[in-house]
Amino acid sequence: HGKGNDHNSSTFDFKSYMILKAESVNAALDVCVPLMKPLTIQEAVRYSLLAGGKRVRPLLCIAACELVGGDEATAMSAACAVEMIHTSSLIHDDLPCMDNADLRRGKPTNHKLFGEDMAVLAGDALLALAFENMTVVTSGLVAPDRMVRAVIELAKAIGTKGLVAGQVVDLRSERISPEDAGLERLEFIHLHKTAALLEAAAVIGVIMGGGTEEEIERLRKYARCMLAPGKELFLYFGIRLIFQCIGLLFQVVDDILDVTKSTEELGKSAGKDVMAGKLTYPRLIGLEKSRELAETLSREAKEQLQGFDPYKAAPLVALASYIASRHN
Ligand code: GRG
Repeated sequence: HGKGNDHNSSTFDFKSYMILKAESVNAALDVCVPLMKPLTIQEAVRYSLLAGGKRVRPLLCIAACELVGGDEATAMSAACAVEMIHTSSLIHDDLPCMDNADLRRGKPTNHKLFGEDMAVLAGDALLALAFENMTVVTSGLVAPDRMVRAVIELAKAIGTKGLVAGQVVDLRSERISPEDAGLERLEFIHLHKTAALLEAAAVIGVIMGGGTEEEIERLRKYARCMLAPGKELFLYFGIRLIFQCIGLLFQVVDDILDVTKSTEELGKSAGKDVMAGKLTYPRLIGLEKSRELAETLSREAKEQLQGFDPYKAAPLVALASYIASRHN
Protein backbone atom coordinates (compact mmCIF):
# COMPACT_ATOMS: atom_id res chain seq x y z
CA HIS A 1 0.00 0.00 0.00
CA GLY A 2 1.19 3.44 -0.97
CA LYS A 3 2.37 4.90 2.34
CA GLY A 4 6.03 4.36 3.02
CA ASN A 5 5.94 6.02 6.44
CA ASP A 6 4.16 3.10 8.14
CA HIS A 7 7.50 1.47 8.80
CA ASN A 8 8.97 3.84 11.33
CA SER A 9 10.83 1.10 13.22
CA SER A 10 13.94 2.24 11.38
CA THR A 11 14.94 4.79 8.80
CA PHE A 12 15.24 1.98 6.27
CA ASP A 13 13.38 2.79 3.05
CA PHE A 14 11.49 -0.46 2.67
CA LYS A 15 9.23 0.71 -0.14
CA SER A 16 12.15 1.55 -2.41
CA TYR A 17 13.92 -1.66 -1.40
CA MET A 18 10.84 -3.70 -2.32
CA ILE A 19 10.29 -1.95 -5.64
CA LEU A 20 13.94 -2.31 -6.58
CA LYS A 21 14.13 -5.99 -5.67
CA ALA A 22 10.78 -6.77 -7.30
CA GLU A 23 12.03 -5.13 -10.50
CA SER A 24 15.16 -7.29 -10.59
CA VAL A 25 13.09 -10.39 -9.78
CA ASN A 26 10.62 -9.57 -12.57
CA ALA A 27 13.46 -9.05 -15.04
CA ALA A 28 15.06 -12.37 -14.03
CA LEU A 29 11.71 -14.19 -14.28
CA ASP A 30 11.06 -12.74 -17.72
CA VAL A 31 14.32 -14.20 -19.03
CA CYS A 32 13.39 -17.64 -17.63
CA VAL A 33 10.26 -17.97 -19.79
CA PRO A 34 11.02 -16.81 -23.36
CA LEU A 35 8.24 -17.12 -25.91
CA MET A 36 9.14 -20.29 -27.77
CA LYS A 37 7.30 -23.24 -29.30
CA PRO A 38 4.90 -24.75 -28.33
CA LEU A 39 3.60 -21.24 -27.97
CA THR A 40 0.31 -21.89 -26.15
CA ILE A 41 1.85 -23.51 -23.08
CA GLN A 42 4.64 -20.97 -22.96
CA GLU A 43 2.09 -18.15 -23.09
CA ALA A 44 0.12 -19.79 -20.30
CA VAL A 45 3.28 -20.05 -18.18
CA ARG A 46 4.31 -16.46 -18.88
CA TYR A 47 0.82 -15.17 -18.19
CA SER A 48 0.70 -16.37 -14.60
CA LEU A 49 4.37 -15.98 -13.77
CA LEU A 50 4.48 -12.35 -14.90
CA ALA A 51 1.00 -11.43 -13.64
CA GLY A 52 2.33 -9.06 -10.98
CA GLY A 53 2.41 -10.73 -7.58
CA LYS A 54 4.00 -8.94 -4.65
CA ARG A 55 7.14 -11.11 -4.95
CA VAL A 56 7.34 -11.49 -1.18
CA ARG A 57 8.98 -14.93 -1.37
CA PRO A 58 11.84 -13.95 -3.71
CA LEU A 59 12.37 -10.88 -1.60
CA LEU A 60 12.72 -13.01 1.53
CA CYS A 61 15.16 -15.28 -0.26
CA ILE A 62 17.36 -12.40 -1.37
CA ALA A 63 17.17 -10.60 1.98
CA ALA A 64 18.12 -13.79 3.84
CA CYS A 65 21.07 -14.33 1.49
CA GLU A 66 22.20 -10.76 2.04
CA LEU A 67 21.74 -11.12 5.79
CA VAL A 68 24.48 -13.75 5.89
CA GLY A 69 26.80 -11.84 3.56
CA GLY A 70 25.80 -13.19 0.13
CA ASP A 71 24.73 -11.00 -2.74
CA GLU A 72 21.60 -10.67 -4.83
CA ALA A 73 22.99 -12.51 -7.87
CA THR A 74 23.78 -15.60 -5.79
CA ALA A 75 20.21 -15.83 -4.54
CA MET A 76 18.38 -14.75 -7.69
CA SER A 77 17.81 -18.09 -9.42
CA ALA A 78 16.63 -19.64 -6.14
CA ALA A 79 14.39 -16.61 -5.55
CA CYS A 80 12.90 -17.13 -9.02
CA ALA A 81 12.46 -20.85 -8.34
CA VAL A 82 10.44 -20.14 -5.21
CA GLU A 83 8.22 -17.71 -7.12
CA MET A 84 7.71 -20.28 -9.89
CA ILE A 85 6.59 -22.85 -7.35
CA HIS A 86 4.31 -20.32 -5.70
CA THR A 87 2.78 -19.49 -9.12
CA SER A 88 2.46 -23.18 -9.95
CA SER A 89 0.53 -23.78 -6.73
CA LEU A 90 -1.74 -20.79 -7.38
CA ILE A 91 -2.60 -22.01 -10.91
CA HIS A 92 -3.51 -25.45 -9.56
CA ASP A 93 -5.30 -24.01 -6.53
CA ASP A 94 -7.58 -21.99 -8.83
CA LEU A 95 -8.63 -25.01 -10.92
CA PRO A 96 -12.29 -26.10 -10.91
CA CYS A 97 -11.36 -29.28 -9.00
CA MET A 98 -9.84 -27.18 -6.19
CA ASP A 99 -10.91 -23.61 -5.37
CA ASN A 100 -12.67 -23.04 -8.71
CA ALA A 101 -11.65 -19.38 -8.92
CA ASP A 102 -12.31 -17.07 -11.87
CA LEU A 103 -9.95 -14.32 -10.78
CA ARG A 104 -6.41 -14.18 -9.44
CA ARG A 105 -4.54 -10.94 -8.81
CA GLY A 106 -7.52 -9.15 -10.36
CA LYS A 107 -7.16 -10.98 -13.69
CA PRO A 108 -8.83 -14.08 -15.16
CA THR A 109 -7.30 -17.27 -13.78
CA ASN A 110 -5.03 -19.36 -15.99
CA HIS A 111 -7.63 -22.02 -16.82
CA LYS A 112 -10.24 -19.36 -17.68
CA LEU A 113 -7.94 -18.07 -20.43
CA PHE A 114 -6.03 -21.14 -21.57
CA GLY A 115 -8.33 -24.00 -20.57
CA GLU A 116 -8.01 -26.56 -17.79
CA ASP A 117 -5.63 -28.81 -19.71
CA MET A 118 -3.13 -26.00 -20.33
CA ALA A 119 -3.47 -24.71 -16.75
CA VAL A 120 -2.58 -28.12 -15.32
CA LEU A 121 0.42 -28.31 -17.65
CA ALA A 122 1.48 -24.72 -16.98
CA GLY A 123 1.62 -25.56 -13.26
CA ASP A 124 3.58 -28.73 -13.96
CA ALA A 125 5.99 -26.89 -16.25
CA LEU A 126 6.67 -24.19 -13.67
CA LEU A 127 7.38 -26.78 -11.00
CA ALA A 128 10.01 -28.43 -13.23
CA LEU A 129 11.41 -25.15 -14.52
CA ALA A 130 11.96 -23.97 -10.94
CA PHE A 131 14.45 -26.76 -10.25
CA GLU A 132 16.03 -26.60 -13.69
CA ASN A 133 16.56 -22.88 -13.48
CA MET A 134 17.84 -22.85 -9.92
CA THR A 135 20.41 -25.58 -10.47
CA VAL A 136 21.61 -24.57 -13.94
CA VAL A 137 21.86 -20.82 -13.47
CA THR A 138 23.55 -20.91 -10.07
CA SER A 139 25.88 -23.83 -10.78
CA GLY A 140 28.93 -21.58 -11.15
CA LEU A 141 28.11 -19.45 -8.10
CA VAL A 142 27.19 -21.98 -5.44
CA ALA A 143 29.00 -25.18 -4.39
CA PRO A 144 27.23 -28.41 -5.40
CA ASP A 145 26.67 -29.56 -1.79
CA ARG A 146 24.93 -26.34 -0.93
CA MET A 147 22.88 -26.59 -4.09
CA VAL A 148 21.73 -30.06 -3.10
CA ARG A 149 20.76 -28.79 0.37
CA ALA A 150 18.75 -26.01 -1.22
CA VAL A 151 17.01 -28.38 -3.64
CA ILE A 152 16.05 -30.70 -0.75
CA GLU A 153 14.75 -27.77 1.25
CA LEU A 154 12.61 -26.56 -1.64
CA ALA A 155 11.32 -30.01 -2.58
CA LYS A 156 10.30 -30.68 1.04
CA ALA A 157 8.33 -27.46 1.16
CA ILE A 158 6.20 -28.57 -1.80
CA GLY A 159 5.28 -32.22 -1.29
CA THR A 160 3.34 -34.15 1.32
CA LYS A 161 5.41 -32.46 4.06
CA GLY A 162 4.55 -29.00 2.76
CA LEU A 163 2.17 -27.24 0.34
CA VAL A 164 0.38 -30.41 -0.72
CA ALA A 165 -0.23 -31.48 2.90
CA GLY A 166 -1.68 -28.05 3.69
CA GLN A 167 -3.89 -28.10 0.63
CA VAL A 168 -5.20 -31.60 1.38
CA VAL A 169 -6.17 -30.74 4.96
CA ASP A 170 -7.67 -27.46 3.74
CA LEU A 171 -9.80 -29.21 1.12
CA ARG A 172 -10.93 -31.77 3.70
CA SER A 173 -11.87 -28.98 6.14
CA GLU A 174 -14.32 -27.23 3.85
CA ARG A 175 -17.42 -28.69 5.42
CA ILE A 176 -16.22 -28.56 9.01
CA SER A 177 -17.51 -25.74 11.20
CA PRO A 178 -14.85 -23.62 12.97
CA GLU A 179 -16.02 -24.90 16.35
CA ASP A 180 -15.23 -28.45 15.31
CA ALA A 181 -12.16 -27.68 13.23
CA GLY A 182 -10.08 -26.11 15.99
CA LEU A 183 -7.12 -23.78 15.96
CA GLU A 184 -4.69 -26.68 15.64
CA ARG A 185 -6.07 -27.73 12.27
CA LEU A 186 -6.04 -24.15 11.03
CA GLU A 187 -2.42 -23.77 12.08
CA PHE A 188 -1.49 -27.02 10.39
CA ILE A 189 -3.06 -25.78 7.15
CA HIS A 190 -1.28 -22.46 7.18
CA LEU A 191 2.07 -23.74 8.43
CA HIS A 192 2.01 -26.02 5.39
CA LYS A 193 0.17 -23.97 2.76
CA THR A 194 1.84 -20.65 3.48
CA ALA A 195 4.65 -20.80 6.03
CA ALA A 196 6.50 -23.77 4.48
CA LEU A 197 7.33 -21.97 1.24
CA LEU A 198 8.10 -18.67 2.96
CA GLU A 199 10.42 -20.54 5.31
CA ALA A 200 12.03 -22.42 2.42
CA ALA A 201 12.58 -19.15 0.58
CA ALA A 202 14.50 -17.76 3.53
CA VAL A 203 16.43 -20.91 4.36
CA ILE A 204 17.46 -21.36 0.74
CA GLY A 205 18.65 -17.76 0.70
CA VAL A 206 20.83 -18.53 3.72
CA ILE A 207 22.18 -21.69 2.11
CA MET A 208 22.98 -19.85 -1.12
CA GLY A 209 24.56 -17.04 0.87
CA GLY A 210 27.09 -19.21 2.68
CA GLY A 211 25.81 -21.81 5.18
CA THR A 212 27.58 -25.10 4.32
CA GLU A 213 26.12 -28.59 4.61
CA GLU A 214 28.22 -29.35 7.74
CA GLU A 215 27.11 -26.18 9.46
CA ILE A 216 23.49 -26.88 8.72
CA GLU A 217 23.76 -30.42 10.06
CA ARG A 218 25.54 -29.18 13.20
CA LEU A 219 22.82 -26.66 13.65
CA ARG A 220 20.21 -29.34 13.36
CA LYS A 221 21.83 -31.42 16.13
CA TYR A 222 22.13 -28.53 18.49
CA ALA A 223 18.71 -27.16 17.80
CA ARG A 224 18.04 -26.70 21.48
CA CYS A 225 20.82 -24.18 21.75
CA MET A 226 19.20 -21.93 19.21
CA LEU A 227 18.47 -19.26 21.76
CA ALA A 228 22.16 -18.66 22.41
CA PRO A 229 22.83 -15.55 20.35
CA GLY A 230 26.05 -15.19 18.43
CA LYS A 231 26.15 -18.85 17.46
CA GLU A 232 25.86 -20.10 13.90
CA LEU A 233 23.03 -22.18 15.28
CA PHE A 234 21.14 -19.13 16.24
CA LEU A 235 21.58 -17.78 12.76
CA TYR A 236 20.03 -20.76 11.04
CA PHE A 237 17.25 -21.51 13.48
CA GLY A 238 16.65 -17.86 14.22
CA ILE A 239 15.90 -17.42 10.57
CA ARG A 240 13.69 -20.50 10.46
CA LEU A 241 11.75 -19.16 13.43
CA ILE A 242 11.25 -15.69 12.09
CA PHE A 243 9.90 -17.11 8.88
CA GLN A 244 7.49 -19.41 10.63
CA CYS A 245 6.21 -16.33 12.44
CA ILE A 246 6.06 -14.42 9.18
CA GLY A 247 4.33 -17.31 7.42
CA LEU A 248 1.55 -17.44 9.99
CA LEU A 249 1.39 -13.68 10.22
CA PHE A 250 0.96 -13.52 6.46
CA GLN A 251 -2.03 -15.84 6.65
CA VAL A 252 -3.70 -14.17 9.64
CA VAL A 253 -3.51 -10.83 7.82
CA ASP A 254 -4.79 -12.49 4.64
CA ASP A 255 -7.82 -13.79 6.51
CA ILE A 256 -8.45 -10.41 8.14
CA LEU A 257 -8.27 -8.73 4.72
CA ASP A 258 -10.75 -11.28 3.34
CA VAL A 259 -13.32 -10.21 5.91
CA THR A 260 -12.68 -6.47 5.87
CA LYS A 261 -12.47 -6.30 2.05
CA SER A 262 -15.62 -8.26 1.42
CA THR A 263 -17.59 -6.32 4.03
CA GLU A 264 -16.33 -3.01 2.62
CA GLU A 265 -17.04 -3.93 -0.98
CA LEU A 266 -20.21 -5.93 -0.72
CA GLY A 267 -21.87 -4.98 2.53
CA LYS A 268 -21.84 -6.91 5.79
CA SER A 269 -24.06 -9.86 4.92
CA ALA A 270 -22.36 -10.46 1.56
CA GLY A 271 -19.06 -10.42 3.42
CA LYS A 272 -20.27 -13.23 5.61
CA ASP A 273 -21.33 -15.21 2.54
CA VAL A 274 -17.87 -14.96 1.07
CA MET A 275 -16.44 -16.41 4.27
CA ALA A 276 -18.98 -19.19 4.55
CA GLY A 277 -17.36 -22.63 4.29
CA LYS A 278 -13.86 -21.23 4.58
CA LEU A 279 -11.83 -21.88 7.68
CA THR A 280 -10.20 -18.59 8.67
CA TYR A 281 -8.79 -16.96 11.79
CA PRO A 282 -11.57 -14.33 12.12
CA ARG A 283 -14.15 -17.08 11.80
CA LEU A 284 -12.45 -19.17 14.44
CA ILE A 285 -11.33 -16.61 17.02
CA GLY A 286 -12.99 -13.37 15.85
CA LEU A 287 -11.64 -10.28 14.09
CA GLU A 288 -10.38 -8.57 17.25
CA LYS A 289 -8.38 -11.60 18.45
CA SER A 290 -7.06 -12.13 14.91
CA ARG A 291 -5.70 -8.60 14.89
CA GLU A 292 -4.08 -9.17 18.29
CA LEU A 293 -2.55 -12.40 16.98
CA ALA A 294 -1.14 -10.55 13.96
CA GLU A 295 0.45 -7.99 16.31
CA THR A 296 2.00 -10.71 18.47
CA LEU A 297 3.35 -12.61 15.48
CA SER A 298 4.84 -9.47 13.99
CA ARG A 299 6.54 -8.67 17.31
CA GLU A 300 7.83 -12.22 17.74
CA ALA A 301 9.18 -12.31 14.20
CA LYS A 302 11.12 -9.10 14.82
CA GLU A 303 12.41 -10.42 18.16
CA GLN A 304 14.09 -13.27 16.28
CA LEU A 305 16.19 -10.73 14.43
CA GLN A 306 17.71 -9.19 17.52
CA GLY A 307 21.41 -9.92 17.70
CA PHE A 308 21.96 -9.65 13.95
CA ASP A 309 23.75 -6.81 12.24
CA PRO A 310 20.94 -4.21 12.35
CA TYR A 311 21.88 -2.86 8.93
CA LYS A 312 21.58 -6.27 7.30
CA ALA A 313 18.47 -7.18 9.27
CA ALA A 314 16.65 -3.94 8.39
CA PRO A 315 14.90 -5.30 5.27
CA LEU A 316 13.59 -8.29 7.24
CA VAL A 317 12.41 -6.16 10.17
CA ALA A 318 10.63 -3.90 7.68
CA LEU A 319 9.17 -6.90 5.88
CA ALA A 320 7.55 -8.12 9.10
CA SER A 321 5.96 -4.68 9.56
CA TYR A 322 4.88 -4.62 5.94
CA ILE A 323 3.22 -8.00 6.10
CA ALA A 324 1.41 -7.04 9.32
CA SER A 325 0.11 -3.77 7.89
CA ARG A 326 -0.40 -4.63 4.21
CA HIS A 327 -3.75 -3.90 2.59
CA ASN A 328 -3.68 -6.37 -0.30
C1 GRG B 1 1.52 -27.65 -7.77
C2 GRG B 1 3.32 -26.68 -6.29
C3 GRG B 1 1.99 -27.29 -6.40
C4 GRG B 1 1.25 -27.51 -5.26
C5 GRG B 1 -0.01 -28.27 -5.23
C6 GRG B 1 -2.48 -26.47 -5.04
C7 GRG B 1 -1.54 -26.76 -3.94
C8 GRG B 1 -0.79 -28.03 -3.93
C9 GRG B 1 -1.34 -25.91 -2.93
C10 GRG B 1 -1.99 -24.61 -2.83
C11 GRG B 1 -1.21 -23.73 -1.96
C12 GRG B 1 -1.78 -22.35 -1.88
C13 GRG B 1 -2.74 -21.84 -2.89
C14 GRG B 1 -1.39 -21.58 -0.87
C15 GRG B 1 -1.84 -20.20 -0.70
C16 GRG B 1 -0.67 -19.36 -0.35
C17 GRG B 1 -0.95 -17.89 -0.32
C18 GRG B 1 -1.00 -17.20 0.99
C19 GRG B 1 -1.10 -17.21 -1.48
C20 GRG B 1 -1.17 -15.75 -1.60
O1 GRG B 1 0.16 -15.30 -1.63
P1 GRG B 1 0.58 -13.79 -1.96
O2 GRG B 1 -0.30 -12.86 -1.17
O3 GRG B 1 0.15 -13.67 -3.49
O4 GRG B 1 2.04 -13.66 -1.81
P2 GRG B 1 0.79 -12.80 -4.66
O5 GRG B 1 -0.33 -12.68 -5.67
O6 GRG B 1 1.22 -11.46 -4.13
O7 GRG B 1 1.94 -13.59 -5.17
